[in-house]
Amino acid sequence: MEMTFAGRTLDMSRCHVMGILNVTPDSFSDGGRFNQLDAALLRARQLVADGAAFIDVGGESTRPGAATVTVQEELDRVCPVVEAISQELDVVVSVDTSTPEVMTQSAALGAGLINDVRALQRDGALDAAASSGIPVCIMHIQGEPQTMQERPEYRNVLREVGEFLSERVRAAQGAGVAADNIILDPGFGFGKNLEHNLRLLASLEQLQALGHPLLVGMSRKSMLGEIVGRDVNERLPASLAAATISALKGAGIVRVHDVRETVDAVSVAMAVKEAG
Ligand code: 7PM
Repeated sequence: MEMTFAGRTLDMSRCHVMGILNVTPDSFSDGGRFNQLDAALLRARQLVADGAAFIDVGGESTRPGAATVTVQEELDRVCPVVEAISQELDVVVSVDTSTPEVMTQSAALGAGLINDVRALQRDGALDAAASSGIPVCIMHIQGEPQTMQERPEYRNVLREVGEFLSERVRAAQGAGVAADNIILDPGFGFGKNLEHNLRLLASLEQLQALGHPLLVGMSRKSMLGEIVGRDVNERLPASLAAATISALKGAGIVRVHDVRETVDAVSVAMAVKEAG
């Protein structure tokens, strides 16, 4: 149940908190590379002080309708941040990317995890992930980020997500990724309606049966907004409930915006789990 991320070993039978760090221009809009790096580092230090075990650095917005980013632009945004955090902070740097060049360069600069919402389906991604030698998170997605929420449909969402993830695990292992370097993610909100998302969360234990640690990301997502009827910035309590449920159901990592609050919620869930 242990996994090593660029020299840091974690017990994945416990639940760890991953803080989200966006390095898209819309998140630090006032320009300048130095200011962006500076702002990202300040945020990273806060996430670590709040108890994050991982920081997920992302330079490409997967929001439907978001502008596409060139490889060079993504490299320029992500690499300096990955390098600076890896050098300064005691945390696993995760790189949220589908781009092989970003995977390779980030791993060389100290990243400990590749988090690909496209499940290593881009040309060259399987080989880049395998060559990096670091763990990978393979996420389920139906369709493409731009259009995935238009009309998500499944005959049996749990079975189809399980089959997709199993196929991508086989592909990753075929390319040379070690089985014990693979994390799986059902991909909440990625080509799924509320009913699909709830069925997946209710059945998280069955995805554990695939034999890999699970990462889940529901923080502030619209599935929670639909349940509680609140705008994105009013979804902290709903996000904490989702993280708590995930931790109780055995998730190894919860990916969130609000690290400090989530660490407390997950601590309670883990204490209860251990008493049971
Ligand atoms: C627009 C759409 C903006 C989606 C932001 C998002 C996940 C992830 C994201 C996840 C893993 C968000 C998402 N979500 N990586 N990256 N799992 N592994 O709401 O659920 O943060 S981006």
